[in-house]
Amino acid sequence: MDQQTKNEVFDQAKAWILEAGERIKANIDAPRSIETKSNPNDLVTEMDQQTEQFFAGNIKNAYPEHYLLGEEGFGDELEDLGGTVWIVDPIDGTMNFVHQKRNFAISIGIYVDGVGEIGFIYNVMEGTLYTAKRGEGAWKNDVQLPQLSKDRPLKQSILALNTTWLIPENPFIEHKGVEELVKTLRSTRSYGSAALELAFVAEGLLDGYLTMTLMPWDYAAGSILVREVGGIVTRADKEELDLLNKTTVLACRSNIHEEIINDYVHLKK
Ligand code: 2AM
Ligand code: CA
Ligand code: CA
Ligand code: CA
Repeated sequence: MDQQTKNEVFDQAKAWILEAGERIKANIDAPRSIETKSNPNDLVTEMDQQTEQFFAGNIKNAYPEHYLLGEEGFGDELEDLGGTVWIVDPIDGTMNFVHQKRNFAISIGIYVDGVGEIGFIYNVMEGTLYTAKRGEGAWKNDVQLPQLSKDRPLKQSILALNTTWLIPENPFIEHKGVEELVKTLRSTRSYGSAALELAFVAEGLLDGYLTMTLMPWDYAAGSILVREVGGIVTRADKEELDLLNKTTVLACRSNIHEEIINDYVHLKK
């Protein structure tokens, strides 16, 4: 993608995100039909579906040669990431959307042949738009985000963790290591939106985010943002992320990445 196309696609995607955000905001107090997906706590609403359809229609219209990978199934069935792929989560943090009416985001990562070129995370109710272009830095509204600290030690770090897999019987990670990690850290947080948690890492509000079960649309944009400010984003076993399947993710400041993985993250087989 040449620079001019990249800028045009960026401007178009930004306009669509702001428009989609306005629709969600305008309907935030409307009666909601809530369905469940894989389990009784896995929620989806008509706003999730309508928002993804809004992007699907617009992308097909303006860029018929681009692909869409979206959570709610209005995109393409992809077997690889060749070409230009919009990876869209129309509402990240649906449970927050339903229960709290805040703390959710629209997340869009635009990838060219598997490389993240453009990222957007829109904290809809707060009106905060995080953006990034690969090699050009990351922004919060019109303020550029500074590079992350490479000095602050783990014991002064705040890590976002999902409490569900902190219970000893969780199928993903050995409990003993997590317990030691939590004791070592300054503190933990859980916001319930992977996209926002990654945006907060990029902003330096969190020192890292460790999670066991993310889908590509949860981190497609956030990983671009975090890398643009010098953070590291990998699977929790240090391997490269797999953008087509469910995966573990560790996104954090560069000087604590190895330490967290080597000393504390013991994944169950
Ligand atoms: P969602 O709201 O778009 O479903 C909550 O801790 C975070 O995990 C949210 O970003 C949420 O995204 C995501 N999430 C919820 N259920 C998930 C699932 N079954 N697989 C992957 N990610 C999930
Ligand atoms: Ca969901
Ligand atoms: Ca999500
Ligand atoms: Ca979602």
